[in-house]
Amino acid sequence: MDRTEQISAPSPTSRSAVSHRSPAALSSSAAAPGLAETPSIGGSPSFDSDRADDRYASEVRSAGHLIVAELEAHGVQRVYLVPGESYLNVIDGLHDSTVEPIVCRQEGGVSYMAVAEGRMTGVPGIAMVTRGPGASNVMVGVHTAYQDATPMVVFVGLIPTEQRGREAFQEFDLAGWFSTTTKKVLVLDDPDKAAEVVADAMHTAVSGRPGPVVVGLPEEILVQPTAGEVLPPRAVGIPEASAGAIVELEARINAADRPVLIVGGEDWSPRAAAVIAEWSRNMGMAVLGTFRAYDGIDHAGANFTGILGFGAAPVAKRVFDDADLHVFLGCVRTDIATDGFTIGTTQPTVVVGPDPDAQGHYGRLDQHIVTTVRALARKLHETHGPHESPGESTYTVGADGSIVDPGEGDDARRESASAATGQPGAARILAAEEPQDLPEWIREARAEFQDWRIPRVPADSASTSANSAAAGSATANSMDTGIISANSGSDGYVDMDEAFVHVRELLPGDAIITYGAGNYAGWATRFLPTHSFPSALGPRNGSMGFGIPAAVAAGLVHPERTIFSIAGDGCFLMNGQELATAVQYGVNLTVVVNDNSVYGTIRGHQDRDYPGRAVGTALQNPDFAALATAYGGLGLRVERTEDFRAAFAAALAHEGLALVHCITDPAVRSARL
Ligand SMILES: Cc1ncc(C[n+]2csc(CCOP(=O)(O)OP(=O)(O)O)c2C)c(N)n1
Ligand SMILES: [Mg+2]
Repeated sequence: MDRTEQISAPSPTSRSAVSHRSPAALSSSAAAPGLAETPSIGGSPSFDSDRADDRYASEVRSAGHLIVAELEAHGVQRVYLVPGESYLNVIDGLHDSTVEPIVCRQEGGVSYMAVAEGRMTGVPGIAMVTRGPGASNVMVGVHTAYQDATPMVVFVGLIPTEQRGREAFQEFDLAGWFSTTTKKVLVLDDPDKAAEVVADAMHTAVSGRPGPVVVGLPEEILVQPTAGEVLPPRAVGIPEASAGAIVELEARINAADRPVLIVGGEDWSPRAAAVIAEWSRNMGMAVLGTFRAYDGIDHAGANFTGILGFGAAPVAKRVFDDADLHVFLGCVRTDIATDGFTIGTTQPTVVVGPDPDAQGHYGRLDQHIVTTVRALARKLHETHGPHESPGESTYTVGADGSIVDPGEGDDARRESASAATGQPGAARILAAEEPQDLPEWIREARAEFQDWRIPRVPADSASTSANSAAAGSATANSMDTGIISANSGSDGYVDMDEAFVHVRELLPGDAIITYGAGNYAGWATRFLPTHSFPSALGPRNGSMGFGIPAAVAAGLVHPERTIFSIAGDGCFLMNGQELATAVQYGVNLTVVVNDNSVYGTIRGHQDRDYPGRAVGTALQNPDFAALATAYGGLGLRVERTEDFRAAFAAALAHEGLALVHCITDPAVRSARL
């Protein structure tokens, strides 16, 4: 399929905008309003106009060096890599480049860091890996980027072309491996096309539904000289909602008794979030976040009533299921949101998002507005004013293809995030905003949701006094299985519910929270509200091992913010080696390991489906605190709940890597209900 041509398919009732992109149309910002803007968010490429001529001047260099120069022109600030002899010339190009190489310890870590970078900045995260073995290891992040709709470009060194088909050393089938889980697979077979291939990959990764692109680099092509020029980045068409589409959308909302806005994706800025939040309140809508993509909108909003997916609050599921209109913004109706297609599957539905295919959407679709979150916010601002402008892209490409306007970039984001800084205790901000003229059903749902976000602490707890709305309920509901397990008699272990009372109090409100997959992540989702994008990084495809690499990338992209990673004992050891990367690059990072000595989530499934026959799920763990110390960080072991607060405070205060190793009860699957 020609991926530069995408035409939306309006539903019969839709008056949605038509997106038509072609290279010609994209070459001029005047060609069509709103099209000369990439959807990238965050990342503030430093484009120096004085250097522009040099940058685009033609000179003879190797194809490998031209690739690096082209990445510079796209505002790429860093690449994550494990080196290989197959793409040595590209690595050599990094020697004199503004692009910083982040040397990782395994390509799984490379790939997850690139996913996290792409998610935070909107500029595709760049991974560089070698042929067969490196390509195998990088796959986990490619799958994650594909399922999570995250922009990413993976460069893979290949064997010399003349050796193809002979089962040469580390030979593999690039397209065979990656074509079903990427937007595009490209191979650079001509040194003169080095810049073109990079520009194509970067454009494809961010256009429409974002995702991963893989670029194969045959070894001998990279060293060949080329007079190829650095090309300006391709602008990306941003489809605009028509005025009629907004009228239709608001008419649908006004006609509904219980309209619900479900938000997701990455295309958020503080101002867009503020506009959408205000609009949703004015329209009398409840707001829900989607699984691991809930940090677009401020949870302090009076109509924010929960997060869908594994571990969802009962009230969130009820709001979703009882709705008589679903408006999905930046996301679609998935199996995870619907509890496996069992709740909220039949409502009249509007989808608002950049993907004309609405890939992954289940069920009815009554209106489809093909636009981005921020473009919708701008449209609502125009329609309703007078609000503060939701802002332009941070990664704007001018008529000549240059990056011209940092706009609302990291500075604005930081400003917004730092509004919460210095107010320790993310939870305190939660109550900041009072409900205003909202329907009764939303106010009730909001109150129930806020109560659900308070950890239930045993009445006789020695470690906490406040914040325990309900004393030690004896049961806990597994966040993805519905399994019931005892959760009150955890003597001799750290009680994570109580631990999170302290995390809530001590963690700055602007922290970036990362995790991988496992029930342990539910404590963070439930108890840590977020206030400004990006604040939570987790794999929507449930891929273990994401949390530590994501934290490293978060610390590199946002060194001014506190980075907090919660890890299961299983999850941690999938890519925990990237703590070495964190230390090597001076990342400030606080890790809490919930060590229950079991792949607890799967053990929960076994207990339900094969009672009394647990097998293949027990773990004998290393001393994680000692491990952190060995990596050059601070490691603290905590065996009693009452010791957690001091350890966590010390970890937060520590410059660099700090890890709190919590010994927890293997029988506890999740927080108390
Ligand atoms: C890469 C990968 N491998 C396997 C799984 C299946 N899986 C899901 S959760 C889980 C256990 C996680 O264990 P841990 O990190 O200790 O967290 P806990 O469940 O104990 O809270 C496993 C093995 C997965 N989701 N991803
Ligand atoms: Mg575990």
